[in-house]
Amino acid sequence: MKVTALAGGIGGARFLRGVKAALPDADVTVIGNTGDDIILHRLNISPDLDTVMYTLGGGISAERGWGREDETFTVAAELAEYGVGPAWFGLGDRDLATHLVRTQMLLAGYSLSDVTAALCQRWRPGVRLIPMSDDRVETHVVITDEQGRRAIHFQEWWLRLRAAVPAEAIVSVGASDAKPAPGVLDALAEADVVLLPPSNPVVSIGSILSVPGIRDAVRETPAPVIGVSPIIGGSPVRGMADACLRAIGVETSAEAVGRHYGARGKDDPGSRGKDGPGARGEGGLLDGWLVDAADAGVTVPGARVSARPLLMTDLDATVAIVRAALELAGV
Ligand code: GDP
Ligand code: FO1
Ligand code: CA
Repeated sequence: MKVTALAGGIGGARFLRGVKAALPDADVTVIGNTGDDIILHRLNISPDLDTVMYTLGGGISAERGWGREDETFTVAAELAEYGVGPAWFGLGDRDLATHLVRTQMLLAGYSLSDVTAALCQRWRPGVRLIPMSDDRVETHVVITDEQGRRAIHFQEWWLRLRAAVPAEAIVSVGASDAKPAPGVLDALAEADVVLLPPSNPVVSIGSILSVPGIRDAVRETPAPVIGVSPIIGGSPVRGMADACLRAIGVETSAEAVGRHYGARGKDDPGSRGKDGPGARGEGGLLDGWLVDAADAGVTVPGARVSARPLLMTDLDATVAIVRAALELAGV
């Protein structure tokens, strides 16, 4: 079976661990978010690609969920002694090697897809991990602070400000000129099932969908498209996804996020024009929406909705979530 998933960082990676365990023989392609990517100290850092690669490859810090296990921060401490920041970004010594390899290869002319494949030669994540685009796309956040109204990099808003300063807008800079990376559109067109893990709907899934061509490829794939809610009982479980949803005017609830993605409404064209993106003629993405048992009763017009426990507390719980998603897909 061919499975294609879009993925952000921690939520996406944990879900994918469940996909691999539930379907050990499946051919899994992961389209990774690169909107979080940042250049610091002239190094190309791809947090979400690395989180997926380390998690599935056995190198992730279990405690933090990002960066390497057994990490040290000697270089970061030395930089701080020089007064060189930013202090808000945890640059680990082991992780640094990944950024050095990525940067060297990009400078030598390789694409981010090539680099990701090369890094995965070491980590063997057991999936084909491809960036959403080889072109640079960066999520920026418009805020107003003592320096006035300005846009800052998403990582600065998320890590330095802990998303506590309201986002007036979230912008995918460079997306309109970006192309999907090689293999992205084919992976969506040729899949037996397309999964939207419980990743951040705005800065992870939304960022991937901002690359022209990807949203249409999800809409047009013959495969069933199933989303898993990252919101449980009105809360984002971990992280500050609610601050991102507020910025785009979507309530922090499983129903609002499901309706934000919207139904493809293949079986019921009449359902379009009532609710969700379909109502505005934009076209939705989902055939099925999996919500937590606490959110039973949620509806997304035009899509099948099923309610199951969605906390990824351990691998068994995550496998059960994946199985429920596959059941909803009918595969
Ligand atoms: P990030 O890039 O590291 O922020 O990770 P993702 O974008 O892939 O996923 C982050 C989202 O995962 C958070 O906004 C949470 O809403 C969601 N999440 C985290 N843990 C769980 C869980 O156990 N169950 C569900 N359903 N969602 C979760
Ligand atoms: N998350 C943090 O909360 N603090 C950090 O210092 C931090 C550093 C970092 C370094 C490399 C990496 O791959 C990920 C890192 N993350 C860190 C996680 C990540 O930047 C964000 O949590 C997500 O991108 C948010 O979506
Ligand atoms: Ca992320």
